[in-house]
Amino acid sequence: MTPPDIEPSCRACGSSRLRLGFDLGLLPLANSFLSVQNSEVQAPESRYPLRIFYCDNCRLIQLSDIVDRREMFDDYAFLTATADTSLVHFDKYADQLTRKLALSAEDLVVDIGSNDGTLLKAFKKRGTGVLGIEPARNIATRAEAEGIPTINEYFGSESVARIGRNKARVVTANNVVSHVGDLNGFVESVSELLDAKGLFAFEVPWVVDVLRHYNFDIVYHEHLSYFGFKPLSQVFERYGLELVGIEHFPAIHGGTIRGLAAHLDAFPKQQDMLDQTFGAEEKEADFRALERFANHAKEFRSELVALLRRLKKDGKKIVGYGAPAKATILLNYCSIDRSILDFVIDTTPFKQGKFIPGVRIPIMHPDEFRKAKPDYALLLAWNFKDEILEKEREFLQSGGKFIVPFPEPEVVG
Ligand code: DWN
Repeated sequence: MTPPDIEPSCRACGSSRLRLGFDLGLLPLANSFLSVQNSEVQAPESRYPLRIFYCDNCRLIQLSDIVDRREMFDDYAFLTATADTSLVHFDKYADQLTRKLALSAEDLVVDIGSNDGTLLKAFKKRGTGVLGIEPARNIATRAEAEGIPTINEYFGSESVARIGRNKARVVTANNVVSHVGDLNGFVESVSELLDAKGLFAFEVPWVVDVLRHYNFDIVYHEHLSYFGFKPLSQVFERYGLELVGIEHFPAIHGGTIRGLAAHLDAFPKQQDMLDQTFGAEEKEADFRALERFANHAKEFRSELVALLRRLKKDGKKIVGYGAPAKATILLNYCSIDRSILDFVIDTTPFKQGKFIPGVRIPIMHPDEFRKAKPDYALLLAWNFKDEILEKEREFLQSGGKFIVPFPEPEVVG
């Protein structure tokens, strides 16, 4: 944890003008699922302050209480390929960039935070050279075994020294930049790794979507920054890069923007799109928006818990659908435990047989969902709503119902 005597400063611009916007309290690490023996031990798992700050200088919304990254990422539970939606998304991503840059076997694509290699497999299939950089040993090993060369380390200047300056025609980093503590050091290393005519493509949840849809459950200790593209563009400029384009994916992780950055003047800029994005941030991602977000989370908590308690009082059986990292935040912030959810199911092998930290709800194989025949399923993996409702059509047709939490708790079915 950040030593208490160090004055917090903005991760992007270094300013000390940080204002507290939302304090979620002491919460466990979102992906630190408990194994059976831990869950039986009554000693409480580690909890850390979860507080969001607003930088009055560059407007970056960010955490200031930093948990040691080794505790969160050295051994990781999340796998990209556990949702068909993600497989389709990343295949299109690789196709788009391969065509845009006419990539060939001579080109190298480096994916930072490559996880199970889902994106790199899609590039490799199209004939490009690929290299993953993944700090979680358990996941790097898995990607290597599936034919994706992967360096097991946190990306930084040593990675650039190992790979070579300006060697990457494409550098990607998806749902990674938000997780980076030393944001300036990270961008500097990307700039050094990127070829003069190369593209840095990265995806992050867009702060305007997070605030618009009140998705407070994606606020957790891994996510240090909640990006607006204006403050991020200012970091790029410090290291000779510039934003040249953006693409908005409203249905991915509740609202994602893919940014494209390059060395100065290497590519034409989509100035209109950039101006529109900056304008929306100006209007919808200021300190007042953050305060509204915080107040809404408290109202949401009362509304969801009242609905669930009413259903339990009526004798209904309720389970959770999906054990995403965000479920840890939603369930702990709302104090939803096994008195309400009998269990949750998840398709990720690493997670099955474990327990959600804090509330200690067991995570079961999806087969248990059909066996249990619940009346309701709380859709914790709400960002895959379409895929899941389609997959569970039979459950719905037989009278089962989903509770979709965002933007407001809604019963579907
Ligand atoms: O930024 C991050 C995002 C991209 O991924 C990381 N910090 C951690 C992780 O967050 P998450 O765990 O909230 O991601 P997902 O992709 O929303 O997790 C969905 C979970 O739901 C997975 O554990 C798989 C599971 N799932 C399922 O059980 N049945 C998913 C689908 C589609 C299903 O049908």
